[in-house]
Amino acid sequence: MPIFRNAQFEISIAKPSGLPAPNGPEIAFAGRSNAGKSSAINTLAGHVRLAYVSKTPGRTQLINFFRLNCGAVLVDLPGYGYAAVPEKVRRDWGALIEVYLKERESLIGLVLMMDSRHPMTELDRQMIGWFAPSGRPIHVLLTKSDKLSRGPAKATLLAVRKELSAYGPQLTVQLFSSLKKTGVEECEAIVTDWLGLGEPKTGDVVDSSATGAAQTGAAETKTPG
Ligand SMILES: Nc1nc2c(ncn2[C@@H]2O[C@H](COP(=O)(O)OP(=O)(O)O)[C@@H](O)[C@H]2O)c(=O)[nH]1
Ligand SMILES: [Mg+2]
Repeated sequence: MPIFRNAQFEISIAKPSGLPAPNGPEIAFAGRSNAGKSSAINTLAGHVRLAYVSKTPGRTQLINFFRLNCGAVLVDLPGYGYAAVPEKVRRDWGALIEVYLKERESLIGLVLMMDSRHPMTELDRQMIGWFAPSGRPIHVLLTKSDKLSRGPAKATLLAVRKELSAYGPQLTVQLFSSLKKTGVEECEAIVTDWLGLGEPKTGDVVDSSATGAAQTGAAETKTPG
């Protein structure tokens, strides 16, 4: 079953003090307001209205937790960079997200949504700066790629890939469109790999003890039946 299918809402929190006790590996989704984050989550989950798709960006300042079928947790971080958000809300957002990204030990990877027409803004770089030093992976989705034709889309992909490579090999990037449903499998494969749930490729030499160790945790959190 694809990794994000049948995600179930668990809890929303507004303050670092409200963070639930870690219970399973977490994958965070972040991005500027209007980057297409809610649409991407809904597309990946195969759900029309799991995450709210907004016409008034910047309203949600909550962290939403969704339980995945494999036992891992999808963490939907509040969108950032919306100009009309009051200064106090912006500061609270910064404090909440910085604490979460820097200190959450159960957070194993970050999926960062950027509008493919204007990627790598100042705030996107700030997010990367808060999380990349942990050495844990960041996967960038260049969203709304249907709005670019093939040449410019490819050029954007290469330019962002080059810029990300400065942070280390754990930063990856792809094109994504919720409208056309393109890029879904590529994203699923990356996150499945982060969770140690990937199928070994044919031809790989499999060390069964290592594979078993990598799959414990995420795979065993789910109660059968
Ligand atoms: N053309 C196109 N528009 C999209 C796509 N994804 C999102 N949008 C539009 O972009 C706007 C913001 O999307 P939303 O998912 O709410 O962004 P969020 O603020 O990051 O959660 C909405 O008007 C969406 O319909 C996409 O893949 N292609
Ligand atoms: Mg949204």
